[in-house]
Order: sequence, then C-alpha cells, then structure tokens
Amino acid sequence: IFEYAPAPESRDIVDIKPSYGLFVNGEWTDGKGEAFKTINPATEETLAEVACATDADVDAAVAAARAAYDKVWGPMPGRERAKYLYRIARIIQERGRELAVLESLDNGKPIRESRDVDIPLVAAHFFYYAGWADKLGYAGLGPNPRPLGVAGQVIPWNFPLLMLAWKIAPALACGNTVVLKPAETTPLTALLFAEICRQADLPPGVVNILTGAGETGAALVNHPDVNKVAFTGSTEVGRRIAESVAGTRKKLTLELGGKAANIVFDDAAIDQAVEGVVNGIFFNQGHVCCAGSRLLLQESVAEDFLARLRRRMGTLRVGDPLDKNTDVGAINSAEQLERIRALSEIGEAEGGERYTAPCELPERGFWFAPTIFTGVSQSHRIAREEIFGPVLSVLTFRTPEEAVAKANNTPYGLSAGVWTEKGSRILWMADRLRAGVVWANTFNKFDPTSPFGGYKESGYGREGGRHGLEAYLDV
Ligand code: TXE
Repeated sequence: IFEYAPAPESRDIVDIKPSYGLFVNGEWTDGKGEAFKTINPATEETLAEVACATDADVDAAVAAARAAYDKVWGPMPGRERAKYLYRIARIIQERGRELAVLESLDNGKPIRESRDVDIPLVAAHFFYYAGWADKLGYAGLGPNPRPLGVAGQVIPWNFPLLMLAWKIAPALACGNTVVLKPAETTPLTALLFAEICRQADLPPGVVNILTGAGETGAALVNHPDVNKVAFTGSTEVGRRIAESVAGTRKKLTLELGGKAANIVFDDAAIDQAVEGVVNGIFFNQGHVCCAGSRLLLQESVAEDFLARLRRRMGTLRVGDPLDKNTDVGAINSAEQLERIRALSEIGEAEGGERYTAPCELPERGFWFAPTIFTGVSQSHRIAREEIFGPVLSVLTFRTPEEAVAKANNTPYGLSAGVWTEKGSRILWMADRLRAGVVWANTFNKFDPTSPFGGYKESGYGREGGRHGLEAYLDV
C-alpha cells in the first residue's frame, strides 16, 4: 500500500572532529597510548580517531577528580550542585538532535530510538537526580549522607549516553566526582558530553572522560584512589572486576547480562503481546541487557501467536540507522556480529528451527536480520546464553507454575515480562519471578524514578530511583 520514502536525518548537524583527546580536569589532552578508530557500523567508515588512556592518564584523571572532590564539589551545598545538573539536563535537551544523530552514527541504533528514547531519558536522569541533590538528608537513607569520593565508572556500547547518564547523574548529585570510560566502539557521545560539561561551566575535574579499551577500564577500577566502582558490561568482565575489588574497600555496583523471559498467557491481548515481544527482542538490535530474549508461550496460543509474530517480523524495516522509518539498525561491531552468528549456528545445530525475517540487508556494514528459533528446549545454548542480538528463542509451557520454573531456570535475573489480562496472575507471577524488574503487558519501559538492576549473575546494586543514591553515599 505504501510507497517507501526514505527520510534520512541529516548527518550534517553533527560536527565530528577527525581526532579526539582525553577530557581531564576540564581540558582536552592527548592520550599517552596508541589512538584507535571508531567506525560507523552501518557503513564501516571511520568516524574519528580517539585517544587511548594509559595508566599515567588514569593517574592524572583520578588526581584531577580527587582535587575537584576535595576542594570544590564535595564541600559544595547540594542546591548548588543541583544547578549544574539542571543546566546539563537543559543543554542535553537543546542539543538533543545532535546527540541523537551522533549516537546513531557511532552505535548503529535507529534514529527514532536515539531521538525518542535514549536522549530524552538521558535528560530525564539529569533532571531527576538534580532534584535529589539538595534533599539527600530526606531520602530515607539514614542520617547525614556523605559522598564516597572519586567514582570510577566503566560503561558498554549498547546505550552509550544513557549508561553515562545512569552513572554520572547520581554520582554528581551525591557530591562525588567521576572518571568515566566509555566503550571503545562508542566513545563519541561521551566526548560530546565532555563539551557539554564545559558549556555548563561544570568545575574542572568533576567529570573526566577517558577513552580506551579494557586495559584502560582495568587501570581505572584498580586505581587505589578510586572509592567507588560502577560497571555495566559482560558478566565475565564483571566477575573479574568483583574479584579485584574484593580485596579493597571500594564500593561496587555491577549491571551485567540477562536472559529474560517474556511470558505470554492464553488470555493475553495477543496483538499487543506480539508488539511487546517484538519490542522486547528487536529494540536496539537486541543489544539490551534486559531484552526479552526467551519467549515463553502458553501452548494453547503458541501456533496462532507465532503466525502473527512472523507476519509482524515481515514488516520490520532493517537498514540505515539515520532513516526515520528504520526499526532495526546495524549490529554495533564485527565482533558482536560474529558472536550472534556463532550462537545462531549453534542454535540450528542443536535442533532449533530458524525463521529469519524477509528483509534485504545492506551490503556494507554489520547486519543481522531479525530471527526466531522455535523448537527450543531449556538445555539448548540459545535458551541459556545471552546472545545480545536480534535473536529470539521460543519455548512453551502449560501452567503458570511451569512458566515460573522455566523463566527462573537461568543464571541471570535482570528482567521478565508477563502478558495476561488477569491482574491477580500478574501479582502472582511478579512475586515468584527472580528478576530485578517484571513488566506486565509492556516491556523495556525505563524511567529514572525506578530502580534497575539484577539478581544472581545479572549483578548487584540498583541504579535509578532513590535506590540509585545508595550506591554513591555513606550514611
Ligand atoms: O563487553 P565488555 P563486550 C555482554 C553481551 C556481549 C558481551 C561482550 O552478551 O555479547 O557482553 O561484550 C570494558 N576491566 N554485554 O566485549 O568487554 C570495555 O572496554 C575493566 C552485556 O563489549 O564487558 C567496555 O567499556 N573494564 C552488557 C565495557 O567494559 C573492562 C553490555 C564493556 O565491555 C575490562 C555489553 C576489564 N578487564 C555487553 N574489559 C549489558 N549488561 O548490558 C573490558 N572492559
């Protein structure tokens, strides 16, 4: 019925420099390590060269953060800190389009998502935590809450600027200073954020941004003058960080992988549930720690549901992230694409039946068509391991008890979804699902007022909401 009309967002609204340094003590400095490239995953073109921070750079950044903490930010009254956070939030809104385009270029996510989900949530986090900065004594956390000092924060590539906001906004609101390392494949919005800190006149040293790979991250979390470590990323690296921090007095929060169950009962509003399942696994190419990567269908509706799901998958537009019609963008890196391919092949080899959405993929860049596997059992690797891509494993169940048992049969526990018209069943399920968030008749809903975090191997500590303050305060 529709003639397809591409509607690309203009790339020209972002000013990408050929090379970037490190942001330390409010200044740009050259990294002492070997610079690396960040590329556009949709085209494989180089976007910019980025500095790599060495141990010496980490020392300098932590020293700057310490000095800013001691002299300026720690002693500053909360209401003054709030002004800076509000200012940052407003600049993010003003420069929202620019941030969204830059995020989509560097990450590969559809512009509709970066523009309508990521960037508005980034601003919302700064507004929300600005509101707490002068009310910490009233947060019900205990008497005389005090900041911890210097926070070392390491973030992943799936929501680059949003993960930065989850980390930096509460840290600053509580009076801590920050050294943050963005992921090596998506450093550009964090570097633009550094500019925004300057624009907001944030005192030098309060926020420091170090680019680099895992070695830089390790040097940061292991630095003896860091008081608090916050990490979002793979379970494997999270475990390593937990081990190295265990012998110190640093406070630690970890937000790691997931393998969430999206559970559909036969009394659910089926078309709404289909949308929720599509959103659960194909949003952000499935690069979502809380993605609904296991679909648990009640047997009586399985066939009808799968027919509708396949039909809906046929309408997903995969392609140019800057096109406003795009639903599914590029996979973030060649390495991640390889991981998704490998696990999908294992899924087939283990007997899963594969269905791939009919779509044409661009020739250059990293792409993976939306895929579902039926005939999956709990022992299959694609039912147990995080794929972190647009790949859904479908299992079935008969009773609510069986649904709970299957949903909880995972080492992870970040999120779950329940689709049913029965309110009592929602509550019954939510009580039994071992997951940090249970969505009912919706999925992937985020809000700065809600604590987010996992059970079991999905990590510990909560980010967001009043609980997110606890990670950055002593009482
Ligand atoms: O993660 P890493 P990768 C999962 C997902 C994905 C897999 C691998 O399943 O397929 O992890 O992704 C920094 N000390 N998630 O390899 O390596 C690194 O530079 C300190 C789920 O990208 O954990 C980056 O900034 N830091 C996840 C960050 O850690 C280290 C999001 C994450 O990279 C380090 C991402 C070290 N030793 C991947 N090694 C989620 N929970 O959402 C690396 N880093």
